[in-house]
Amino acid sequence: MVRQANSVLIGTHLNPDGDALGSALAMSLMLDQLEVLNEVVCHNNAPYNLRFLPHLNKVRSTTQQEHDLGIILDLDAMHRLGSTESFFEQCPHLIVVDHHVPHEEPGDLRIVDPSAPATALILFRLFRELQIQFTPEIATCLLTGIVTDTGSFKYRNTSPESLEAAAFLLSCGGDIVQVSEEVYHRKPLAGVRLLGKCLDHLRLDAEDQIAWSVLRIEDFDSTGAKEPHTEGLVNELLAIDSVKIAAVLRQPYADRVIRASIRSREGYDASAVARTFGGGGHRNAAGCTFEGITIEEAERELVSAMNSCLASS
Ligand SMILES: [Mn+2]
Repeated sequence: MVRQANSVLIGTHLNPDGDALGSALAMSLMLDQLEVLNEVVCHNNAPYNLRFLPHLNKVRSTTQQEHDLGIILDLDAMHRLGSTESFFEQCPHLIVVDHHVPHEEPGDLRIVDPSAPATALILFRLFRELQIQFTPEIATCLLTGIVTDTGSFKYRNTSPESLEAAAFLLSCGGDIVQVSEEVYHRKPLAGVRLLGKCLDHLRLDAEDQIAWSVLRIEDFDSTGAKEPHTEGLVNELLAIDSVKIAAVLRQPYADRVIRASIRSREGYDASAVARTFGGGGHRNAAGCTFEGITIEEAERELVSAMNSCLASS
């Protein structure tokens, strides 16, 4: 299917993370190797900490061309393509490679393994089967997906296979030091100032087992931070000893769209909280969006859902 395509459009979810962009770029570099014309589109620009990814300039927000094959990576529902959804609707064939628990099932060919810790690891398996040459660039892209989705091999989803894949990618010239350094140890000043606001606004409930923080437009304005700077903030709240479920609610712009990132410790289901509001994700890392209500209302509803989740665990 891939080798026969004249032109492939590669896509991933909005607010892309390391696995989304790492996988999309690895796929693009793989198609280059097979001499298959391809383009990569994404709704958003790359977040600050992923700007180091090789060939990131391949990622555009739009395309003028027609493609006979679409490949979408790391997402479980078409609407998560954001503004790029229509380009994929025009593709006569669609391949999905993903590791989320499916809720919609788009695509003619679905390579989906919810037990895989990262979409990048599924690609790694495919590329090996196809005998693709793992260049240092491809290796770094795939490593980025595996490292970020396993939290640097610290989350429960870290499998022997993911470590073996990482070892192999390292031997191919993948730069794990660069990945860790760029993703985790380099922060824009505005992001650190926003972390200050986030900790300032910390709230606790249920005997300190639930933690959350609310970031409003004025917090973004006064720090100069933007939506992508909220990445990872919720982990700082979950790191509190007593906390089982944590969330960061934010409204970066005046458009009434409120987003929540939710994280939970083992034994607690963050995705159940997100699903209450039409969101989703993984068991311990999920997110959802609120529209048409105030941030105070969203906060009340979210905290109540977190309390229910705690009580039912
Ligand atoms: Mn992923």
